[in-house]
Amino acid sequence: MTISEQQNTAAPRQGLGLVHTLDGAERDALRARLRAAAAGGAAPARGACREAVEASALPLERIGATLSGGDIPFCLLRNLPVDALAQQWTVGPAPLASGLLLGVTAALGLTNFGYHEEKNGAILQDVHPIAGAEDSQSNAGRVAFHMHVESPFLPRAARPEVGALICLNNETATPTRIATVELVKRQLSARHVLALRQPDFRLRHDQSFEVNGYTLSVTTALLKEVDGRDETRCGIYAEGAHAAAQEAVDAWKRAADAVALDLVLEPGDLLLFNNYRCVHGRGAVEGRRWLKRVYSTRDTSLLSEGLISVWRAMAARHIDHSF
Ligand SMILES: O=C(O)CCC(=O)C(=O)O
Ligand SMILES: [Fe+2]
Repeated sequence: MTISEQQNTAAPRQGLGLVHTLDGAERDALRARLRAAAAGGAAPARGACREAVEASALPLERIGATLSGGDIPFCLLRNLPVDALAQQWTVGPAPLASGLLLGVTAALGLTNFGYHEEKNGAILQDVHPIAGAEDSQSNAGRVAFHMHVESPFLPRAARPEVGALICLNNETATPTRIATVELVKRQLSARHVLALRQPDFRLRHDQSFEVNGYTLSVTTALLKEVDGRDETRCGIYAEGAHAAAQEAVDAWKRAADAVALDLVLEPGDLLLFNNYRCVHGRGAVEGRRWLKRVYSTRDTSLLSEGLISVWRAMAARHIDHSF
Protein backbone atom coordinates (compact mmCIF):
# COMPACT_ATOMS: atom_id res chain seq x y z
CA MET A 1 0.00 0.00 0.00
CA THR A 2 1.25 3.43 -0.79
CA ILE A 3 -0.52 6.62 0.05
CA SER A 4 -0.42 9.34 -2.54
CA GLU A 5 0.87 12.83 -1.85
CA GLN A 6 -1.48 15.21 -0.10
CA GLN A 7 -3.47 17.16 -2.67
CA ASN A 8 -2.75 20.82 -2.85
CA THR A 9 -6.32 21.88 -2.04
CA ALA A 10 -8.06 23.34 0.95
CA ALA A 11 -9.86 20.07 1.74
CA PRO A 12 -8.30 17.92 4.46
CA ARG A 13 -7.44 14.39 3.40
CA GLN A 14 -9.03 11.36 5.02
CA GLY A 15 -6.77 9.87 7.71
CA LEU A 16 -6.05 6.19 8.00
CA GLY A 17 -8.01 4.12 10.46
CA LEU A 18 -6.50 0.96 11.84
CA VAL A 19 -3.54 -0.40 9.85
CA HIS A 20 -2.00 -3.68 10.94
CA THR A 21 0.86 -5.42 9.15
CA LEU A 22 1.78 -9.03 9.81
CA ASP A 23 5.48 -9.76 10.03
CA GLY A 24 6.96 -12.49 7.83
CA ALA A 25 6.71 -15.25 10.41
CA GLU A 26 3.10 -14.35 11.29
CA ARG A 27 2.18 -14.34 7.60
CA ASP A 28 3.82 -17.72 6.99
CA ALA A 29 2.10 -19.27 10.02
CA LEU A 30 -1.28 -18.03 8.77
CA ARG A 31 -0.52 -19.34 5.27
CA ALA A 32 0.23 -22.82 6.62
CA ARG A 33 -3.02 -22.86 8.63
CA LEU A 34 -5.10 -21.62 5.69
CA ARG A 35 -3.53 -24.20 3.39
CA ALA A 36 -4.46 -26.94 5.83
CA ALA A 37 -7.99 -25.47 6.05
CA ALA A 38 -8.37 -25.49 2.26
CA ALA A 39 -6.79 -28.92 1.76
CA GLY A 40 -8.92 -31.38 -0.12
CA GLY A 41 -11.52 -29.01 -1.47
CA ALA A 42 -11.72 -26.36 -4.18
CA ALA A 43 -13.77 -24.10 -1.90
CA PRO A 44 -12.27 -23.46 1.53
CA ALA A 45 -14.59 -24.30 4.43
CA ARG A 46 -15.58 -21.15 6.31
CA GLY A 47 -15.32 -22.69 9.78
CA ALA A 48 -11.81 -23.98 9.15
CA CYS A 49 -10.77 -20.60 7.71
CA ARG A 50 -12.20 -18.85 10.77
CA GLU A 51 -10.15 -21.09 13.05
CA ALA A 52 -7.01 -20.36 11.03
CA VAL A 53 -7.63 -16.61 11.34
CA GLU A 54 -8.51 -16.85 15.04
CA ALA A 55 -5.17 -18.59 15.65
CA SER A 56 -3.30 -15.82 13.77
CA ALA A 57 -1.65 -12.63 15.01
CA LEU A 58 -4.45 -10.41 13.60
CA PRO A 59 -5.92 -8.11 16.31
CA LEU A 60 -9.51 -9.23 15.71
CA GLU A 61 -11.07 -7.38 18.63
CA ARG A 62 -9.58 -4.05 17.58
CA ILE A 63 -10.58 -4.66 13.97
CA GLY A 64 -14.16 -5.45 14.96
CA ALA A 65 -14.39 -2.42 17.29
CA THR A 66 -12.96 -0.14 14.58
CA LEU A 67 -15.42 -1.34 11.96
CA SER A 68 -18.51 -1.09 14.10
CA GLY A 69 -17.81 1.81 16.41
CA GLY A 70 -14.58 3.54 15.40
CA ASP A 71 -14.41 7.17 14.33
CA ILE A 72 -12.65 5.99 11.16
CA PRO A 73 -14.48 2.73 10.48
CA PHE A 74 -12.16 1.07 8.00
CA CYS A 75 -9.09 -1.14 8.46
CA LEU A 76 -6.16 -2.04 6.30
CA LEU A 77 -4.54 -5.40 7.04
CA ARG A 78 -1.23 -5.89 5.27
CA ASN A 79 1.19 -8.62 4.31
CA LEU A 80 -1.47 -11.34 4.42
CA PRO A 81 -0.66 -14.64 2.68
CA VAL A 82 -2.38 -14.49 -0.70
CA ASP A 83 -1.95 -16.81 -3.68
CA ALA A 84 1.20 -16.28 -5.74
CA LEU A 85 0.28 -15.58 -9.36
CA ALA A 86 2.09 -16.96 -12.41
CA GLN A 87 3.63 -14.51 -14.88
CA GLN A 88 0.70 -15.10 -17.27
CA TRP A 89 -2.01 -15.35 -14.62
CA THR A 90 -5.70 -15.50 -15.32
CA VAL A 91 -8.55 -14.90 -12.90
CA GLY A 92 -9.42 -18.27 -11.35
CA PRO A 93 -9.44 -20.04 -8.02
CA ALA A 94 -7.44 -18.28 -5.31
CA PRO A 95 -7.90 -20.42 -2.19
CA LEU A 96 -5.74 -18.31 0.11
CA ALA A 97 -7.40 -15.01 -0.79
CA SER A 98 -10.83 -16.64 -0.59
CA GLY A 99 -9.97 -18.30 2.71
CA LEU A 100 -8.86 -14.96 4.15
CA LEU A 101 -12.07 -13.18 3.13
CA LEU A 102 -14.20 -15.95 4.63
CA GLY A 103 -12.02 -16.46 7.69
CA VAL A 104 -11.55 -12.82 8.68
CA THR A 105 -15.23 -11.92 8.29
CA ALA A 106 -16.31 -15.08 10.16
CA ALA A 107 -13.85 -14.32 12.97
CA LEU A 108 -15.43 -10.86 13.23
CA GLY A 109 -18.85 -12.46 13.76
CA LEU A 110 -20.15 -11.40 10.35
CA THR A 111 -22.20 -13.40 7.85
CA ASN A 112 -21.21 -13.34 4.17
CA PHE A 113 -23.80 -12.96 1.46
CA GLY A 114 -24.37 -12.25 -2.23
CA TYR A 115 -27.38 -11.25 -4.32
CA HIS A 116 -29.25 -13.55 -6.68
CA GLU A 117 -29.26 -10.69 -9.19
CA GLU A 118 -25.57 -9.73 -9.03
CA LYS A 119 -22.67 -11.73 -10.50
CA ASN A 120 -24.92 -14.82 -10.72
CA GLY A 121 -25.24 -15.03 -6.96
CA ALA A 122 -21.49 -15.25 -6.32
CA ILE A 123 -20.58 -14.72 -2.67
CA LEU A 124 -16.84 -14.53 -3.30
CA GLN A 125 -16.60 -12.08 -6.18
CA ASP A 126 -13.73 -11.30 -8.53
CA VAL A 127 -13.11 -7.62 -9.19
CA HIS A 128 -11.20 -6.95 -12.42
CA PRO A 129 -11.67 -5.05 -15.67
CA ILE A 130 -13.98 -6.86 -18.08
CA ALA A 131 -13.75 -6.35 -21.84
CA GLY A 132 -16.74 -4.40 -23.10
CA ALA A 133 -17.41 -2.79 -19.69
CA GLU A 134 -14.48 -0.34 -19.82
CA ASP A 135 -16.66 2.77 -19.55
CA SER A 136 -19.10 1.42 -16.97
CA GLN A 137 -19.47 2.84 -13.47
CA SER A 138 -18.90 -0.58 -11.92
CA ASN A 139 -16.01 -2.61 -10.62
CA ALA A 140 -15.70 -4.20 -14.10
CA GLY A 141 -14.86 -0.82 -15.65
CA ARG A 142 -11.60 0.94 -16.38
CA VAL A 143 -12.67 4.57 -16.11
CA ALA A 144 -12.47 6.14 -12.64
CA PHE A 145 -15.26 4.65 -10.51
CA HIS A 146 -16.86 7.46 -8.53
CA MET A 147 -17.34 7.42 -4.77
CA HIS A 148 -20.27 5.22 -3.71
CA VAL A 149 -21.60 2.76 -1.18
CA GLU A 150 -22.48 -0.82 -2.04
CA SER A 151 -26.07 -1.44 -3.15
CA PRO A 152 -27.39 2.04 -2.24
CA PHE A 153 -30.71 1.44 -4.04
CA LEU A 154 -31.63 -1.28 -1.55
CA PRO A 155 -32.95 -0.71 1.99
CA ARG A 156 -30.37 -0.79 4.79
CA ALA A 157 -31.27 -4.36 5.78
CA ALA A 158 -30.29 -5.48 2.26
CA ARG A 159 -27.06 -3.48 2.05
CA PRO A 160 -23.73 -4.90 3.20
CA GLU A 161 -22.63 -3.63 6.59
CA VAL A 162 -18.99 -4.41 5.81
CA GLY A 163 -17.23 -4.59 2.46
CA ALA A 164 -13.95 -6.50 2.17
CA LEU A 165 -11.50 -6.28 -0.72
CA ILE A 166 -8.31 -8.31 -0.88
CA CYS A 167 -5.65 -7.62 -3.48
CA LEU A 168 -4.06 -10.31 -5.63
CA ASN A 169 -2.63 -8.01 -8.31
CA ASN A 170 -2.51 -4.25 -8.78
CA GLU A 171 0.51 -3.91 -11.01
CA THR A 172 -0.27 -0.49 -12.37
CA ALA A 173 -1.01 0.94 -8.93
CA THR A 174 -4.68 1.88 -9.25
CA PRO A 175 -5.83 3.53 -6.03
CA THR A 176 -8.86 2.38 -4.07
CA ARG A 177 -10.41 5.57 -2.65
CA ILE A 178 -12.14 5.86 0.73
CA ALA A 179 -13.62 8.53 2.99
CA THR A 180 -15.80 8.53 6.10
CA VAL A 181 -19.28 10.03 6.11
CA GLU A 182 -18.14 12.25 9.01
CA LEU A 183 -15.31 13.83 7.05
CA VAL A 184 -17.36 14.34 3.89
CA LYS A 185 -20.16 15.88 5.93
CA ARG A 186 -17.78 18.31 7.63
CA GLN A 187 -16.93 19.86 4.26
CA LEU A 188 -20.56 20.78 3.63
CA SER A 189 -22.64 23.76 4.69
CA ALA A 190 -25.35 23.18 7.30
CA ARG A 191 -27.90 23.86 4.56
CA HIS A 192 -26.55 21.08 2.36
CA VAL A 193 -26.37 18.62 5.26
CA LEU A 194 -29.98 19.39 6.14
CA ALA A 195 -31.01 18.97 2.50
CA LEU A 196 -29.33 15.54 2.35
CA ARG A 197 -31.47 14.41 5.32
CA GLN A 198 -34.71 15.02 3.39
CA PRO A 199 -36.36 12.28 1.30
CA ASP A 200 -35.69 14.31 -1.83
CA PHE A 201 -33.34 12.04 -3.77
CA ARG A 202 -33.80 9.35 -6.34
CA LEU A 203 -31.44 6.38 -6.41
CA ARG A 204 -31.46 3.76 -9.12
CA HIS A 205 -29.98 0.29 -9.30
CA ASP A 206 -26.31 -0.28 -10.03
CA GLN A 207 -25.05 -1.59 -13.36
CA SER A 208 -23.75 -4.77 -11.75
CA PHE A 209 -27.35 -5.95 -11.05
CA GLU A 210 -29.37 -7.95 -13.60
CA VAL A 211 -33.02 -7.06 -13.03
CA ASN A 212 -34.77 -8.29 -16.19
CA GLY A 213 -34.56 -4.92 -17.92
CA TYR A 214 -36.42 -3.05 -15.20
CA THR A 215 -35.12 0.16 -13.71
CA LEU A 216 -35.35 -0.04 -9.95
CA SER A 217 -35.48 3.28 -8.20
CA VAL A 218 -36.34 4.64 -4.79
CA THR A 219 -36.93 8.09 -3.34
CA THR A 220 -35.00 8.57 -0.13
CA ALA A 221 -32.79 10.70 2.09
CA LEU A 222 -29.06 10.28 1.49
CA LEU A 223 -27.98 10.94 5.06
CA LYS A 224 -29.49 9.58 8.27
CA GLU A 225 -28.44 9.20 11.89
CA VAL A 226 -28.62 5.57 12.98
CA ASP A 227 -27.57 4.56 16.52
CA GLY A 228 -25.94 7.96 17.09
CA ARG A 229 -23.84 8.02 13.90
CA ASP A 230 -24.58 9.45 10.49
CA GLU A 231 -24.81 7.00 7.63
CA THR A 232 -25.13 7.55 3.91
CA ARG A 233 -26.67 5.70 1.00
CA CYS A 234 -25.33 8.01 -1.68
CA GLY A 235 -24.43 6.03 -4.77
CA ILE A 236 -23.39 6.74 -8.31
CA TYR A 237 -26.94 7.18 -9.56
CA ALA A 238 -28.24 9.68 -7.02
CA GLU A 239 -30.29 12.64 -8.23
CA GLY A 240 -32.00 15.45 -6.41
CA ALA A 241 -35.77 15.78 -6.88
CA HIS A 242 -35.44 19.58 -7.12
CA ALA A 243 -32.69 22.14 -7.67
CA ALA A 244 -31.72 22.59 -4.00
CA ALA A 245 -31.50 18.82 -3.52
CA GLN A 246 -29.39 18.46 -6.65
CA GLU A 247 -27.09 21.19 -5.40
CA ALA A 248 -26.65 19.30 -2.11
CA VAL A 249 -25.86 15.96 -3.75
CA ASP A 250 -23.41 17.65 -6.13
CA ALA A 251 -21.68 19.23 -3.12
CA TRP A 252 -21.58 15.83 -1.38
CA LYS A 253 -19.97 14.15 -4.40
CA ARG A 254 -17.41 16.94 -4.83
CA ALA A 255 -16.49 16.79 -1.14
CA ALA A 256 -16.16 12.98 -1.18
CA ASP A 257 -13.80 13.22 -4.16
CA ALA A 258 -11.79 15.99 -2.51
CA VAL A 259 -11.19 14.31 0.85
CA ALA A 260 -10.83 10.66 -0.25
CA LEU A 261 -7.72 8.82 0.80
CA ASP A 262 -6.03 6.98 -2.08
CA LEU A 263 -4.86 3.53 -1.04
CA VAL A 264 -2.86 1.62 -3.62
CA LEU A 265 -3.50 -1.93 -2.50
CA GLU A 266 -0.67 -4.39 -2.97
CA PRO A 267 -0.95 -8.18 -3.10
CA GLY A 268 -1.69 -9.32 0.45
CA ASP A 269 -3.50 -6.11 1.47
CA LEU A 270 -7.05 -6.49 2.77
CA LEU A 271 -9.30 -3.44 3.11
CA LEU A 272 -12.36 -3.78 5.34
CA PHE A 273 -14.82 -0.89 5.53
CA ASN A 274 -18.13 -0.08 7.18
CA ASN A 275 -20.40 0.38 4.16
CA TYR A 276 -22.93 2.45 6.11
CA ARG A 277 -20.38 4.98 7.37
CA CYS A 278 -17.83 5.15 4.53
CA VAL A 279 -17.91 5.90 0.82
CA HIS A 280 -15.37 4.36 -1.52
CA GLY A 281 -14.33 4.41 -5.15
CA ARG A 282 -11.47 3.57 -7.45
CA GLY A 283 -9.11 5.43 -9.78
CA ALA A 284 -8.87 4.55 -13.48
CA VAL A 285 -7.39 1.12 -14.25
CA GLU A 286 -4.61 1.05 -16.84
CA GLY A 287 -3.25 -2.50 -16.85
CA ARG A 288 -4.05 -5.77 -15.20
CA ARG A 289 -5.66 -5.85 -11.78
CA TRP A 290 -7.46 -8.40 -9.61
CA LEU A 291 -9.12 -8.08 -6.23
CA LYS A 292 -11.50 -10.45 -4.51
CA ARG A 293 -14.49 -9.11 -2.66
CA VAL A 294 -17.04 -10.29 -0.16
CA TYR A 295 -20.04 -8.57 1.44
CA SER A 296 -20.84 -9.19 5.09
CA THR A 297 -23.50 -8.24 7.59
CA ARG A 298 -24.83 -8.87 11.07
CA ASP A 299 -28.41 -8.34 9.85
CA THR A 300 -29.35 -11.69 8.37
CA SER A 301 -33.11 -11.07 8.27
CA LEU A 302 -33.24 -11.10 4.45
CA LEU A 303 -30.74 -13.88 3.81
CA SER A 304 -31.70 -17.26 2.51
CA GLU A 305 -28.89 -19.75 1.94
CA GLY A 306 -26.35 -16.94 1.82
CA LEU A 307 -28.22 -14.86 -0.74
CA ILE A 308 -30.52 -11.86 -0.78
CA SER A 309 -33.12 -11.55 -3.52
CA VAL A 310 -33.55 -7.96 -4.65
CA TRP A 311 -37.22 -8.60 -5.38
CA ARG A 312 -37.91 -10.18 -2.00
CA ALA A 313 -36.03 -7.39 -0.22
CA MET A 314 -38.18 -4.78 -1.96
CA ALA A 315 -41.35 -6.68 -1.06
CA ALA A 316 -40.40 -7.42 2.58
CA ARG A 317 -42.91 -6.02 5.08
CA HIS A 318 -40.79 -6.39 8.23
CA ILE A 319 -37.95 -4.01 7.34
CA ASP A 320 -37.56 -0.23 7.16
CA HIS A 321 -37.75 0.93 3.54
CA SER A 322 -37.27 4.63 4.28
CA PHE A 323 -33.45 4.48 4.32
O1 LIG B 1 -11.50 -1.93 -7.27
C1 LIG B 1 -11.52 -1.25 -6.24
O2 LIG B 1 -10.50 -0.82 -5.72
C2 LIG B 1 -12.84 -0.95 -5.60
C3 LIG B 1 -13.95 -1.45 -6.45
C4 LIG B 1 -15.27 -1.32 -5.79
O3 LIG B 1 -15.75 -0.27 -5.49
C5 LIG B 1 -15.99 -2.53 -5.47
O4 LIG B 1 -15.63 -3.60 -5.91
O5 LIG B 1 -16.99 -2.41 -4.77
FE1 LIG C 1 -17.69 -0.58 -4.49
